[in-house]
Amino acid sequence: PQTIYLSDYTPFGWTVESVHLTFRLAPTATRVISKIRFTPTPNAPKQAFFLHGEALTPIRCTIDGQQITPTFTDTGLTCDVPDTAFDWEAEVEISPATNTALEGLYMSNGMYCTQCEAEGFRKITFYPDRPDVMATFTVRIEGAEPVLLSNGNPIAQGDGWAEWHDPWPKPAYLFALVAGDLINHPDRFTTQSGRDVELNIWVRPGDQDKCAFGMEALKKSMKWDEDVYGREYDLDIFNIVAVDDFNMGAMENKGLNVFNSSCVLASPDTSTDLNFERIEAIIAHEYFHNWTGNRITCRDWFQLCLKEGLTVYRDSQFTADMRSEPVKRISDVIQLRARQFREDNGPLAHPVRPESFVEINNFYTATVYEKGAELIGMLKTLVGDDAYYKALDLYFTRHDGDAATIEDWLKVFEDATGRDLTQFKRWYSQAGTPRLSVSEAFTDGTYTVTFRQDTPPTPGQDVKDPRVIPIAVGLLNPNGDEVLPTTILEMTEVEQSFTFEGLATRPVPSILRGFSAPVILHRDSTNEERAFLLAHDTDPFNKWEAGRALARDGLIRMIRNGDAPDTSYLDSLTAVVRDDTLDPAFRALALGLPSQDDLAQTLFDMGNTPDPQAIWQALETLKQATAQHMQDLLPRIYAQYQVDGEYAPDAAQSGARALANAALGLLTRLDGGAQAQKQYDAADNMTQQLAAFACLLSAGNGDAATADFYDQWKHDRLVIDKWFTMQIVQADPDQAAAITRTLTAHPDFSMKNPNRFRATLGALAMNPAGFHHASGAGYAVLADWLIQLDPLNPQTTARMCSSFETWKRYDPDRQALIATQLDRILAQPGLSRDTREMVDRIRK
Ligand code: DPP
Ligand code: ZN
Repeated sequence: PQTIYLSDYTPFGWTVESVHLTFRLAPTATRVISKIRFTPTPNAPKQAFFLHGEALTPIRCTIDGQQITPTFTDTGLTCDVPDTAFDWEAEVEISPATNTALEGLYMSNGMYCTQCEAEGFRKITFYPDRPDVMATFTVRIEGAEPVLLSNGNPIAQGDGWAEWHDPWPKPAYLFALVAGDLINHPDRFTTQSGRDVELNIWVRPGDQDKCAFGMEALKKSMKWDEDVYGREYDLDIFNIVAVDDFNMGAMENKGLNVFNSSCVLASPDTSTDLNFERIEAIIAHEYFHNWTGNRITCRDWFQLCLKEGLTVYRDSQFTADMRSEPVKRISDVIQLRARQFREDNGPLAHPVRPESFVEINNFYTATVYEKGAELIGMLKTLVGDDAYYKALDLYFTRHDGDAATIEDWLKVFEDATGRDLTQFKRWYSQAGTPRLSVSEAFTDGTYTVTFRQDTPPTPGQDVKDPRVIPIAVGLLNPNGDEVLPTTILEMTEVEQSFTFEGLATRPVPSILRGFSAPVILHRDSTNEERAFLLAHDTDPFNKWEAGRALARDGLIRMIRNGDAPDTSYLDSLTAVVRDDTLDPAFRALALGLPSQDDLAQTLFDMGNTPDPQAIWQALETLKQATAQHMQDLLPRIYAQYQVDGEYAPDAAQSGARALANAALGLLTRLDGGAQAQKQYDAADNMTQQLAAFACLLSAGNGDAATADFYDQWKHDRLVIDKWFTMQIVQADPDQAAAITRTLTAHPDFSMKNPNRFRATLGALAMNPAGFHHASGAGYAVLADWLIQLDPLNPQTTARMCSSFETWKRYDPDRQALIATQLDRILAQPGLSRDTREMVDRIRK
């Protein structure tokens, strides 16, 4: 397979003036007729005329009405073309019903739908399928389905056909078509300049009572983007469609967003509080792409972070505004560490803007998305809020209608602020998570803090240059009063000191407030100081972080030295949980512990070989000790934070439920699940039911609930996904692989539905002690199924290979077991390019 390089970028030699597509839908023989007007682009580099095309059966091709015979290859066609403008016409046949890769035009439960990002349009017809070729599309759909949708505005329709026109030039990856027996949940929105927009969420019959929440989220997003970024919607209609079989979360096609049904359908009975929050965020994310992604798109796929990092940043701002800013920040950092730091510290590490790839689908990663968003946050911190919005205004005016680059993006900030961002750009080009170590001195009222940055080598990048790091710092005096409010230190050197004068006493520093940069902070700190910050820090993130550091330190000592749980940590934690002036959601987060994966990486960084079983055991012991330590408090907290009255998925109610359910998890360790059974029996929403179900499973008391849950929900695919997942995540590590294998034999298991596959095989990796079981059974069951899925759905297979990415941390026996599985995958005949690239990179 061919490697594509950023440095090889060449503009396409032609401009596409307009595209007319006709679809004659039929499950295994859809005809696609394309009429495209090409004009040579003046001064473009000389090149042969090439159109992408894969898995297409060509019927005919003409240029200016004359039949031609192109040269076809696996990836497209070439042919001779006139020197002047010409009309291209082609007819091809495709088979949506047998398209299990879910890329291009495919069928899901009898409905036609498309997924074209990144390179799916070439499976629909011959086209210059690259994001810098932007054109206006007119689409005619002929089919018996009652609902026929495409991008833009509807222009005409009749019995068995509909026509759509999208006035906004767009790349082919934003093309979409949906046809099916669908029901809409309609609404309207009036934009700030008075445009009346028709809104619809389209779903399969039976799902229409799960649309109201998504619709509210859409309207809130539209309003928020006007208020905060001055961005208004630009068509007369905005459609969202829920699709059951979908590789990603959702897709921002112009005017026709297509969603994985798990990311849009919501009801209190079937969705948890976390589901509601995630759905709100994803609806916002896809809507925000209308400006950051669609109106301004990417020149090439190396620039993916241009739209994704910025749009993730925007959706996190939205969630912070709708809910709680500190809770959102803490949750985002937990995710960043769990997914992006893990990636950045392993064989799949790559820059936020990669410089080469084999398969672009493998670069829709936590690094491009989540670290990409952190870079936007750092830029905003460095230039300040006013300059940030000024730069964004300039970005929107200067680049509207463009296929832009990271250079364009940074230039806007340089022009708007007068800053030189040359050094900041290293964040886009250098992979790896910087380690930031801290040393301190205090003499004669002057406090000096010295930072040093080091980034370990990553694949292909041995040496790293220092980056600019915004370090948010506050200082507290020993009474717990803040003597220096949050101040941004701008670090640019490998090693750099900052001084603070006129202090009466040695201060306690609160460093990296709000997690102001995606780095790993190393600071020799005492547990007294951490407990002090947990009690007194005015920065909610660092208050939480102090508790997390205490917990991590205690766990590491339990694992390395066989220490008992740290009672001073338990005292500090109890004080936080007891403090009713603190947000319940914050207290629930404080009760969370570092993940098994986080502890494994920490141990590895300290020069230890992590033992997954010992890590799991230490967490169990600490949870048990916490439950005992808080045994008087837990019943009070559990009772006090029960929510009465009508269910609402808002921040207040979900925070209360999160705290009560965290208490229930600990109570279960004391009562064997008696309270959890009561909650399970009485639950009238999924948050309460699922939390109780998890407790019963973890207590080894889940058989009755497992049967009951299935019986109650067997008609609902999204709830049954939770049923699959929960049994594996909560399994005893000795049983996890066997339970996974048993569940893959369940009649409701399906390889063809990515949600169900992830709910099962993806869940195993969420039980690390089970997945990394010394027997190798976890590795074997995952590899067996990846091998089976690859011929059907390479994209989802390749993504899930990342379960193996941490293998080099482990002992030689486990490494050998994993290597055997990786080699077995690589030896499969006809292995997809997607999976081969991933496993090759991991195996190195
Ligand atoms: N649909 C995916 C997202 O919104 C890819 N663009 O991130
Ligand atoms: Zn996105």
